[in-house]
Amino acid sequence: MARGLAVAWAVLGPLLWGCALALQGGMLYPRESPSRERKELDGLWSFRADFSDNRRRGFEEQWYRRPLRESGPTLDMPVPSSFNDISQDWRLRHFVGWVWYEREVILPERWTQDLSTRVVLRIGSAHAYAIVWVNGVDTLEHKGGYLPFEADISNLVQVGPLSSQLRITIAINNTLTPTTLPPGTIQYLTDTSKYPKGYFVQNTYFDFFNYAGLQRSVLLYTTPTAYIDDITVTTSVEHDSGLVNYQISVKGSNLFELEVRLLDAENKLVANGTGTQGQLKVPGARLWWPYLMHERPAYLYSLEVRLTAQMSLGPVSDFYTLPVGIRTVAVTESQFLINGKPFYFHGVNKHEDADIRGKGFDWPLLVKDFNLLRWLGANAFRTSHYPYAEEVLQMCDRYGIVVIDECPGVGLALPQFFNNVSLQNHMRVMEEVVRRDKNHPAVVMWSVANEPASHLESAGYYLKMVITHTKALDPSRPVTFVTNSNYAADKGAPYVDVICLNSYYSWYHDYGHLELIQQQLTTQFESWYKTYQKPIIQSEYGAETIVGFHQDPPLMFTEEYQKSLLEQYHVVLDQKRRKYVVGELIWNFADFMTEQSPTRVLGNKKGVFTRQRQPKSAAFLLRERYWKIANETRYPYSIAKSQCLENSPFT
Ligand code: GCB
Repeated sequence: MARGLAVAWAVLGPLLWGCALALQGGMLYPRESPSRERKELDGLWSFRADFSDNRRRGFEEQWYRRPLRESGPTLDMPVPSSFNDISQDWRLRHFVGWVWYEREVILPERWTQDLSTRVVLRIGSAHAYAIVWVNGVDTLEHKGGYLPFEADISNLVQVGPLSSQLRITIAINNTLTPTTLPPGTIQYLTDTSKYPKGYFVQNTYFDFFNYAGLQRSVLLYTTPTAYIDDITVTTSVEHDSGLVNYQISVKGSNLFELEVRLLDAENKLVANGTGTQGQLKVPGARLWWPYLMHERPAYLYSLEVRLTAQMSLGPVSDFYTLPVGIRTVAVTESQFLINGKPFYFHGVNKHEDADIRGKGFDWPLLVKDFNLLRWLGANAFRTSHYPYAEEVLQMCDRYGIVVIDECPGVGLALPQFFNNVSLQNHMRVMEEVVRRDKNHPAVVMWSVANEPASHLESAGYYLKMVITHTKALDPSRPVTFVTNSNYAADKGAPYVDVICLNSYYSWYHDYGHLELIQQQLTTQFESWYKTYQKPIIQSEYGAETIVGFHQDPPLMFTEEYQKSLLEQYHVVLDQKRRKYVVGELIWNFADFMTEQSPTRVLGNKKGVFTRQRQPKSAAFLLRERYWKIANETRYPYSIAKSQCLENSPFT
């Protein structure tokens, strides 16, 4: 079955890709090249939250028409960051509505004078709805956070002598409604004996703080006016040859040539081709292997694409280089195969969350997290519960950390969230996720949702549609959603390739009774497998733990309880992983911030690391386990080298 799928993909894949993506245009990561420049706009922006009652003063007074400081008092706001925890104003932490960002930029003269240059404004993410003005001109709108969007602003900057000065204004609304993803509701509290007039709260149905703002980089980049708009690469393996299928879309010219060169890590040419689509054959290809699965993990080739277009002003060239990992992914009744070998996910769930920056992208944090993942011996994570920054996936490609790429389909808890408008939006979001992340070898599966109310009939139809759509967008990867429903009630499970289960035995149920975990977990696995005969991942399990709390015999919230709970899970996981359980992802890698509630002490504390990335006792337990599993499951079996030798318990 797996092999059939791979062969069909090699033949049909390039054709299918073309039909499936409904979005106009690509979303290639902005890379510098001989024909492309980048100007990052990270740093301090002017910021103002619209505290007016209807939150619409900014529009009524047209704050985008003049420098923001002329509209009233502004704050310094670092980008990237979430705006919530930066200021000392408590109102900003809980603010719901429109906030305004502004930044003035001076462009290089060439960008404004050279008419064969195209200038693009790209916003890494703006949660949850954004409107962008350039020099007061309405330029771009985008619905949904966690994903990039961009606009060609050449005609705004190539207009006259003053054009090198640019004012970018971005209004962002963090309100979540029944048709946003994630969804939410706004509740007006009208009892005037308790609440002031017009008082409302934002209800969310997920367990993380709804951080918002410009949380990823904003940048300008250039391309020539004829340019490489998108590249789609899929790979397969035939005997010892790697096959790299490529499809390239070009914009700005119909008269062009494309040259494609595949280089190995030493920059040696291994295959080449021409035209908008084709297949490159790499005899003796080195495969992209997950971390710890092979002595040479994460091997990356470079696909160099060169466009030469004939334009009225003369020939124009554009260059783009894409990292490519050659690997295959397939699913059987009981296995998850990478490069034809059984792969076991021993990893974590994460959040893009830390300290005062909230979900703001941060290089030191990113590198620290990857060092911790390697220390832990983790080979995978799920992007719970939204797509992470592109730089994170690039690290996964380089380090061999396998990713289940989840869209922001979290909190689909109420029946009214399963409506047609939401469904259309969810499918569009999946188009954006796949468009952005399709070329990452590290991404091995899409997750369209976390814990939707999948026992509902309407959810069954909804999930079927989103999953079918995602499979059409990318026939090369399995698709799942993560469920916490009962096996007999779940209406979405028939459509997934891998069953992903969250359960919190002895935490949210029968709390304190660690002795019940083995029985309940065994029942969980056996009933799901009997019903579906599909591989299963334990996609969440864990216990709230306050670092430094100790009690033996273990009590809830102590480090001992977290460890004991994990140990009980591991007994059953060890029995089932030799059969059909193909992975375990701890909840959570690190503590993270949530809304305030009587069940959360400064956030969710189920991390095996603290929010400051220091280990709790459970981290050492998990580390021992993951390295043990890695040593048992690596391929070929004689190889025991790790990427983390100095820290490995198995050197
Ligand atoms: C879950 C959710 C996750 C929560 C976690 C918890 O099932 O998927 O978002 O944070 O449980 O700790 O309650």
